[in-house]
Amino acid sequence: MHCSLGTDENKANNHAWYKATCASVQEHVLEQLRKTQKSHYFNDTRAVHYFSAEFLMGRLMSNNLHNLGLFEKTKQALLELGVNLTDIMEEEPDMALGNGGLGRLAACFIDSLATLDFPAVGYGLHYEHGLFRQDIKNGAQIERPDSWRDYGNPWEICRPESIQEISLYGYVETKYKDNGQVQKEWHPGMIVKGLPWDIPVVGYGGKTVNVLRLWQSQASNYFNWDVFNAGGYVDAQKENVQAETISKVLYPNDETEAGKQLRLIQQYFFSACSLKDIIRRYKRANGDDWKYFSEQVVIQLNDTHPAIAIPELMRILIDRAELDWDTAWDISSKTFAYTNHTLLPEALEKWPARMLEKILPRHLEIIYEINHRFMEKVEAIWPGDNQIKQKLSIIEEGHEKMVRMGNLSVIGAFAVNGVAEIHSALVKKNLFPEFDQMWPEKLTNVTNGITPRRWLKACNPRLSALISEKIGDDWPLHLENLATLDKYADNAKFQKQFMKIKHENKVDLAKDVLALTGITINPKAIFDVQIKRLHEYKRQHLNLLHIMALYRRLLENPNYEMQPRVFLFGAKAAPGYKLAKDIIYAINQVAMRVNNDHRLKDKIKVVFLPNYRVSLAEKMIPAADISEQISTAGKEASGTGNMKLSLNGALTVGTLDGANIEIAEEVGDENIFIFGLTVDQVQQLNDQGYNPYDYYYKNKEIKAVLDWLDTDYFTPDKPGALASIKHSLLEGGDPYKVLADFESYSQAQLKADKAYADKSLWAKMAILNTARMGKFTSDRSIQDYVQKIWKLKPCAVE
Ligand code: GPV
Repeated sequence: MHCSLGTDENKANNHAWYKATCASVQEHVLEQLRKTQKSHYFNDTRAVHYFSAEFLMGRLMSNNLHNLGLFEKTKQALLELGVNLTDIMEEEPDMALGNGGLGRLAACFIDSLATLDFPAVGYGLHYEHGLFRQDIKNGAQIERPDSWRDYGNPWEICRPESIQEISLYGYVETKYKDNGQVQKEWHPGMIVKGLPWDIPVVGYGGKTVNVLRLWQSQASNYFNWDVFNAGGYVDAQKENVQAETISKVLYPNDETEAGKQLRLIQQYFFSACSLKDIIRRYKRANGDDWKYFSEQVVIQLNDTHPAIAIPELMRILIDRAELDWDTAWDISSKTFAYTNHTLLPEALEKWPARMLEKILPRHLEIIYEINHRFMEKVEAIWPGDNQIKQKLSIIEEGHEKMVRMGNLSVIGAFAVNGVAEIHSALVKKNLFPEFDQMWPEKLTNVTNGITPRRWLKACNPRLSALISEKIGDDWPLHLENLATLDKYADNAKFQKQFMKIKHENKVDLAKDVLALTGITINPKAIFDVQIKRLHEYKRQHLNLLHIMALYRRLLENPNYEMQPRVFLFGAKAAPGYKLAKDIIYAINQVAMRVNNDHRLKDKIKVVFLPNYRVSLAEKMIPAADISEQISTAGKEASGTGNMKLSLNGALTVGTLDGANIEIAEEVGDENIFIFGLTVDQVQQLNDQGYNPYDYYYKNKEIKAVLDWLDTDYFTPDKPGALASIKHSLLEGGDPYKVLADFESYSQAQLKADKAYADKSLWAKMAILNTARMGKFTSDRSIQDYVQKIWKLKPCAVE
């Protein structure tokens, strides 16, 4: 505090203590960072470069302290100074540079890479504003800007010595070399500077410290007046985005593509800066010889967002290094690997060819050439089959010509993976079957995982202590050791200890809920948690309809038997997603009614916690009894919240979708509440023609709750304010089969209710969930990537 803040402890507030503690911790971090970089340099190691438009890091203090092994010491030291570590940790703003699962996965992966001593760099964007802050006003979501760096970020290091410049716009000149060969030269219209900020990524054990390098855009003085004066570019210039706006704000759309220019520029900006950075480092060790590039460098594309890196590397190799096409393609296609995170058609990125032509004219040429050569391959395999060509082409011909980034990624990568067994199977079977036929080895699976350091050790200290007492303290590195807890599942004393911890965590959360919402909840009730982005396919409205059904049952029969239950929600809706916002509004309006209806005698409470984010997840997950994982089968690629909740002893009510299937395999069918249509049954229903009205007329409860939405019961003075939800489920065709799954969901909830009534049975099931989550450590995911795709060797750090 004295040396880095110039503040005296007598006048220091919590924020000053937070900053001072960061400064002290950062000294340890930076020393290990230096040693790590030295070791990687002298060992000349192959490294993975994880390209991701999102890294949802959350807070770093607690994680860094735990990973350095300094948590208890720091807590004690601060206590001696009269300061509470828990309080000052609350001063840290979340680094919310991501939307949801995809961004948080990237954060868990770089934690595991450092923990396992693999040389790795995360590359992304240094957004000035991360995901919007969510306020709830009169039940509705209001978005406010997230200003996470307003008081500085003590963890990040600015690296002006590594600034890169990238080009945009302009035109391509065709020239001829002395030997008659064509040489292309891109005359850009605009140059943008990329300033890197490094966030140290501390591995567990405090040995390896890798970096997350995030690019901030800055204006350069360069403006190409030749291009401007060449004519025809006035319009283009009008639409030029100012350089600084490129890294201003994270797009808040989870899994839907807006098709916005700025988004494409963001993607190119960080991909091109990162590639230049990688090449600079490669050349320092290998000179101008490209022979070893793909031996030293592997680039993982986190979805198609950075896929423009493929033509960018080709451009550098051909136009700059002057390699021939085949040599360049050989290098490039041995460098990139691609992870697919969704099958939803609206989430598969496509860019208008005309937009690419304007912003990246040379890249569009290269994409056409990649496609041309690929089409020759297709012709050789399926001679004369134009339908297959249309389907596999990178270019979608239609009203407007579009560039399909998914096809480009599969063609340009040496490996393609889905994120859970069922998802990868569907990628092969439905999304890319012909690609799978062409390259039977290319498509594979790596099931997602989560870091047990943040998602158990740091967020649930009580349970962590109990586990360590029973099985030793190496489980954060060897999560499979949790299986040893199996033998305590029937032990009455252990059950009591386990459930006492759950209760204490619920008491803590109840305090937070009261402070945040003014709602009092009973820690003895079942805490039923659904936390994830708001999406129709994730079906928060199925949960809501079931809550309304329970409400009706209680009104009709005051003696209706059920365990008291608190339904907790956390979810942000994309600002432009109307129905998602309507569902948030509906949850809040139902909550208002239910929570104030004394006839219910507190049997049901409904809580929507505003501004769901990583740090809030860390408070909710340890307190959850039930984990809602209720997506329509086939729609959730994996899910990762499902793993976090189960690891902390919550029981899943879920469909056979994504990683739920693998969770069920691990915990056993008797320790999970599975319901609903399977992927095949959803398919069948679609084939035979799904009519939601059948369920509306057949099932009285469904009809009653849907009709209830049409009244003003939940929205006094605003009749019909919730009608859009009913409308989407009836006239809208219920695309996510909410009504078809309602009955089965309701049954599963009944089973969960009955199980909770049996304290010992529930405790056993909860313990077995924790005990059997070993598979889902992100360390295992990373080992899978290393063996199947990256082929890395660990590099020890002193
Ligand atoms: I594509 N996912 C996401 O969070 N954002 C996206 O833009 C896309 C996918 C999610 C999937 O929905 C989850 O099922 C999955 O667990 C997660 O990515 C990580 O793979």
